[in-house]
Amino acid sequence: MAVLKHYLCAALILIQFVPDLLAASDSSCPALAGVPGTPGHNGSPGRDGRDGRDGFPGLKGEKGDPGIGAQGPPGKMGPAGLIGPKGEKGNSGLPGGDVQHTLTADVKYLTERLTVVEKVLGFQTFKKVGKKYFVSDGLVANFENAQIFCSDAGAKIALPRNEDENKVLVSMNNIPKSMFIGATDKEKEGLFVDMDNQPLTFTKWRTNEPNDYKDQEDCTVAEITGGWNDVPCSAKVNVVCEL
Ligand SMILES: [Ca+2]
Ligand SMILES: [Ca+2]
Repeated sequence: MAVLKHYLCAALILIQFVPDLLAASDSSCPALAGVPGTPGHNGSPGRDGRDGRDGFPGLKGEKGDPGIGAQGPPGKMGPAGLIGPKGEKGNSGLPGGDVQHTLTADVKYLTERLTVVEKVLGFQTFKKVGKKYFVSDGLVANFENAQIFCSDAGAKIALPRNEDENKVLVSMNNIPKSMFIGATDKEKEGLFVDMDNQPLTFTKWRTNEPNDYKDQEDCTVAEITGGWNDVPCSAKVNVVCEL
């Protein structure tokens, strides 16, 4: 190692001091190292290097997130399909408003008629004319009691509204031979009205009646002949009601 160092030293001295060696060849090595020189200036920049070759391709990147696009417009309507087979017959529909109303009215009418018939059956005698029933229990009374009797039975004093009803009514005559009808002129003399204070729509006055005999005749009876006569309300005659 020491030998190598010796040779290296000799080489350095030879490089640095060639001129001196040439002039003083008698110098012997080893000699003392010389004083270091001043640092040299920076050299000029080197030339650009050549372009490198393409490297190996990098690894495949990760899959990106799903994109968010706006919804597109609807597509065109498709062509019409084939006509299907005829359907089965439907069930019967429920009653319409008019039918329902009619049924309700019919039930109401029948209920009312049944109520009337039940009342009729409560009397000893009755006769039917049209939709009206004349009923009687053979009572003989004045007009006030006649009103009370018929009212308690849910009826009114008989009042024929046409010729047929008048005939049927008088056919129920008994002794005495006349019966009250629901017509008076108590409110206004000479103006006979029914029990609802309405003008009479049918009358069958006998000749010269009503005469308001002795200014005391404000009630009316139907006699066996069918003619009407005004009589005192206190008179006691047959009582016939109507339903
Ligand atoms: Ca009178
Ligand atoms: Ca009279």
